[in-house]
Amino acid sequence: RASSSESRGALIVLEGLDRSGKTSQSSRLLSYLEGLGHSTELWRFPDRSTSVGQMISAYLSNKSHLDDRTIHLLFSANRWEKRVTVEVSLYKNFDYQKFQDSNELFSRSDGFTQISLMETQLKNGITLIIDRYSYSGVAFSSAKGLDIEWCKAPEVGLLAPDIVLYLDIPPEKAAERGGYGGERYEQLEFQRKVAKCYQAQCDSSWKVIDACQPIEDIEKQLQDAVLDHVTDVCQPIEDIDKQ
Ligand code: FDM
Repeated sequence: RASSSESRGALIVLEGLDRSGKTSQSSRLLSYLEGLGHSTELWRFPDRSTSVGQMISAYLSNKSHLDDRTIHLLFSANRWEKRVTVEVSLYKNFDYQKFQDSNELFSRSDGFTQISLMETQLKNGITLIIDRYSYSGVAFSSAKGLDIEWCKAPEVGLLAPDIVLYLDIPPEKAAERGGYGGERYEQLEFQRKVAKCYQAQCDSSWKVIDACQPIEDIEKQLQDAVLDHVTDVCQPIEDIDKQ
């Protein structure tokens, strides 16, 4: 991919077990970055608004039952459909001129134009905070016993985050927090396995934050962690690659 020396938005991912506080901390981080004047959007996976997302939602609420590999690939497809979209009209602030000559746009044989949606957002200077990403995909599916390399394969080629913020909480503590909502994976025994599968993916590039601290302390640590990553981001956007 052609790299640009122009500054771009940052790709910030929040990960952690169910009830680790990701969702409320993502919103707080959004307000903080907006307050600093950064154009920022909050996305989450699964994105239940798409047709793939609705299949995932039905599965999670036990309304449908799918094979482990099938649901794994649907979660991944749900990320791919935000990585690359084929409907120009879906993209509201699209600056066609700016991207016409770049490889973020592909003309297809069926006449539609394909856009690297996520990449375009970042190159338009929009920072994306993402509540769950590929690491959830790999952690939850490998916790069921699927081979971790098999789980990682469909994630290759999605955009790699600039920073992964992991909200670390013992599964027992998470279970105590106001109870789980009753979705398929919200069970202590399974969450223990998921925690191990997160650990298997965690490397030095992750920022691990103790999610048992008071909410404001976590919020402050997340702010400090992202600050360096959102100002003058010039490094090229990378893909997730095979490790
Ligand atoms: N989940 C989430 C997966 O199993 N794979 C994935 O790729 C993603 C993104 O879906 F239990 C699981 C994690 C969680 C459930 O997530 C729904 P939310 O954050 O509660 O919507």
